[in-house]
Amino acid sequence: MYAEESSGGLGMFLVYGVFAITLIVGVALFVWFLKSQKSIAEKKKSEALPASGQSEGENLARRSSDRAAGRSSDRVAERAKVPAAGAAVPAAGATPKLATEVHEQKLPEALTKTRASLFGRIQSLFGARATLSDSEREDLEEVLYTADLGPKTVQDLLDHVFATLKETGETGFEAVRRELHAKMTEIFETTKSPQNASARAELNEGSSSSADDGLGELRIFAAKPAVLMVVGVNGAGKTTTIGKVSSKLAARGLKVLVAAGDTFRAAAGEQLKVWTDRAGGSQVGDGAGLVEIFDPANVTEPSAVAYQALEIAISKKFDVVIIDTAGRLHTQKNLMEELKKMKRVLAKLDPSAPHETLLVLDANSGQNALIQAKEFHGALNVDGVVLTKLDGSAKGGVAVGITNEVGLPIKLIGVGEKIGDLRPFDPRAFVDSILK
Ligand SMILES: Nc1nc2c(ncn2[C@@H]2O[C@H](COP(=O)(O)OP(=O)(O)O)[C@@H](O)[C@H]2O)c(=O)[nH]1
Ligand SMILES: [Mg+2]
Repeated sequence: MYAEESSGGLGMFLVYGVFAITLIVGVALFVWFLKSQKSIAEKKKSEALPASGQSEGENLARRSSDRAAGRSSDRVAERAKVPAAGAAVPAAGATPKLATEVHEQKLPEALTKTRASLFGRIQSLFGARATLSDSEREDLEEVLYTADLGPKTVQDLLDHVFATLKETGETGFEAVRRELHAKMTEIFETTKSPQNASARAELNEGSSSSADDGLGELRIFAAKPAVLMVVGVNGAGKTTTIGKVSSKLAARGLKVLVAAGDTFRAAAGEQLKVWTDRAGGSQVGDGAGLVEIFDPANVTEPSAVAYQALEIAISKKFDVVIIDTAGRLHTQKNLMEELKKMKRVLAKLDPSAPHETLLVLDANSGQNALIQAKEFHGALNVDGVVLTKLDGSAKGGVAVGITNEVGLPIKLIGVGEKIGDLRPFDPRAFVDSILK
């Protein structure tokens, strides 16, 4: 009886035990299932919106691992997948940062320091005085000489100002300001490119947009494919500018192939990829980008990259090929020779290519920008200048020198690191911003 009772109790105990274990395992499985569903949903969401809440560094890492897995080596790259328009630009090799700022710099804001170095200093030279003594005239010369305009341009400006003031009998600050303004505007107006409206219309033939995105100044709309070659020293902002231009072209609905011709710089292709992804991603629609990158792993010669890119662009009917180039070789002479060779091989495929050669200059480099303009223009006969980093630079006055001394039009200006921070150059607005 006792034995019967105890075996009955054991039986009940076993039944309850098994029931309890089943319950615990069941609950655990259910919780695990819920968690895994949530993480799948989150993964999908983050793939669709990598720019929000995910750093470009993580994007880069993800793309690198994609590449390591062999998904994107040696290719006319896959369509841009990562929409991140408005994000900050990573420096080559640096950890890219994510822009939180939506607000875009206005020109007067970007030129605050240049304005202080010109207008501000001239103003304080006059102070409360109505007129300048001879020695103070020398001070005015000094202000201009140290504002990175270049010696020839300073002389041209002063000749004009003093000659006019002599004629009108004026001596005050306002007259000096007005005549500097007039002469600078004249310098820009006489070097404006294209020279006239009909030439501009011709260059824009085939352009599907009348929006003033600044690209109207470039000779890249009449030819299909048109070749845009971008040159300049390391760090000037070539790759960044290419990203910005690509994005504007994509916004016009044009198909762009970017050739990673800076084969000497480690990570140049990777940096370009980040940019072209952004540019393509800024093209809304079905998510497929209009910007592709040609970055062959097995081609190390810049000219060969350029040549092959143009071949592909012709056969695949791209609208524009943009060629990124090296900014530094063992010697400056080597670099110029390499770039000249690039032009020659492009002309083998299309005698009219490159249709536009843009020189990218960093406004912060001041007088060096003038020297670079002379060197590059002398060797390559460039069509115009993109003056970058005007935001925060005190040396924006160099724009006047480049135009006056080298005869090159400033076609576009960079006023920040975001993809939208490339503007048409408006001489009047520029002069207003630094002298008012
Ligand atoms: N503030 C500012 N930075 C710029 C501008 N353009 C380029 N940069 C920065 O300049 C650095 C060099 O640019 P990059 O395009 O790599 O120069 P590259 O060597 O000529 O290709 C990067 O850190 C860019 O973010 C600009 O207009 N404004
Ligand atoms: Mg570069």
